[in-house]
Amino acid sequence: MPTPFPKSPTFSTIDEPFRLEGSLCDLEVDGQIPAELDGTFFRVGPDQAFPPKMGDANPFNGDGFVTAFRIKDGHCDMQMQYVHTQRLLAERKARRGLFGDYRNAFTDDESVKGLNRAVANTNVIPHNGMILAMKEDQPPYAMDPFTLETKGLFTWDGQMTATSFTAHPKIDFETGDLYGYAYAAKGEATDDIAIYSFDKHGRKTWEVWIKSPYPGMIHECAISENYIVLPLMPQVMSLDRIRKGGIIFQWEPTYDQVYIVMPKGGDAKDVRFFHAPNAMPGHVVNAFDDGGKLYLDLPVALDNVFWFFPDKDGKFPPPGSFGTEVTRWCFDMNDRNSKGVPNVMSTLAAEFPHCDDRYVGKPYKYGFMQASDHTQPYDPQRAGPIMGFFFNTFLTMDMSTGKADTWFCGDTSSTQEPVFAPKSPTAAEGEGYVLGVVNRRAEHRSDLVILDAMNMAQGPVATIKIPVRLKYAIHGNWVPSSAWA
Ligand code: V55
Ligand code: FE
Repeated sequence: MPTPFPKSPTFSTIDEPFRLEGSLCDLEVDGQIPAELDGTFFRVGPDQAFPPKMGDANPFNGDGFVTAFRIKDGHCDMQMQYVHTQRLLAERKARRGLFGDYRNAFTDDESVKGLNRAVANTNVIPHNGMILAMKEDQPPYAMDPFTLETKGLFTWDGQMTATSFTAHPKIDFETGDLYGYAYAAKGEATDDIAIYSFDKHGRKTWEVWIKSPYPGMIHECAISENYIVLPLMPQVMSLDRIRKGGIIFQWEPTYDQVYIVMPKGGDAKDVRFFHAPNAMPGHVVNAFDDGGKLYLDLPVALDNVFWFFPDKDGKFPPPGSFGTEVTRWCFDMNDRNSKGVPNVMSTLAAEFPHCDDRYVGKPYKYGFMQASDHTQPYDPQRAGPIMGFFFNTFLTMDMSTGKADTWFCGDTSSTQEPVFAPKSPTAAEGEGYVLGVVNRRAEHRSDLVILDAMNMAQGPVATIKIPVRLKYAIHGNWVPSSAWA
């Protein structure tokens, strides 16, 4: 008999398991999709295919579920497909959950020992004619960008030998070079880091191995013209803990955040560690070099934001206290003894940033994000309780001043990570649209809104109506059709 999903916060409200694969031709639209938009908005998130073996599950543990919104000539089609991982196929065959806790192979069913544990649920990026569905504890899965057919685990044909690979590689727009890294690169909880680059044809062009100051989570990276930066956060792994049935990560309130800076193409001895007081570095907006100084822009949360990875006493900050400081770090690369200097640009609780992809690693002006604006109303009577992460605002931030142009999604709605689509390949920076999913929580349904990135406050120029609810995705990317040419 099929077991029901638990009624825990992870599996409640608009974020109940969805699990339905399929496609929709020509979605309804309010307003007008800009005629010049020609590309696909890919997004991916966790959608547990079977009730969790352990009773409840970490919200990051679900099976990778990809959505593709294909936009052209003012029309939008939608496709939804699981990443058909080894893990999903095994569980479908058994018709039950076989894999145990988040990043804890010790809790897996005997029958799946040796199968790859990848869920590929965190990010989806274009590379060498494929899309890669990624999660940081395993290598990516490759998918066909047009059919979403799963091609299989992807290790750059064996050139990438680390046991994991980040979900946040960075791509140099001009060259197509992909920079990425693996932490826990020799297995769970190891302090080994491998840093790689691959050219646009998937040939490995650089590999270097270093040791991490402590075996913590490195969720993101940034590239500038000359450097790659890995922000290390005080969420620390322990093999001993998972062996005893505990959680792999633990928040360490006394540990530094560390910005690991490596010259592109560099040697292990070239690495620099910039320590900074305890805090939680978030997602990268962008980085760039200017006269020997390396600038890195990212929101930094002053406390742990992962309530499911609490401290040693099981403590975590109360829900609703989420805040960030959008920070511009300056690292003086000419002075061996220098410390990183933070400059707080904005205290809006902003996260999930993108820059205009054409400016990755270069001096730039705009960041596109969502925020949790605590001054705005929310109506739990009509929209239901808030469980987990909550955002209600899309914004364009002028990164030179921190000034934000915002749009609030309404008091019965919530937002998901937005992406930026330029009007054309030659449009000026920021000239284009912000696209993001809005959950209409009272209606148990979602919309995809399109906003003018240079005039967010005026509200959507188009609202694409989605007749079903879209569970929270984690990350996505806009891929112009010209990228496949
Ligand atoms: C993150 C997300 C993950 C994960 C580790 O947002 C970090 C950060 C969706 O899975 O496994
Ligand atoms: Fe992320």
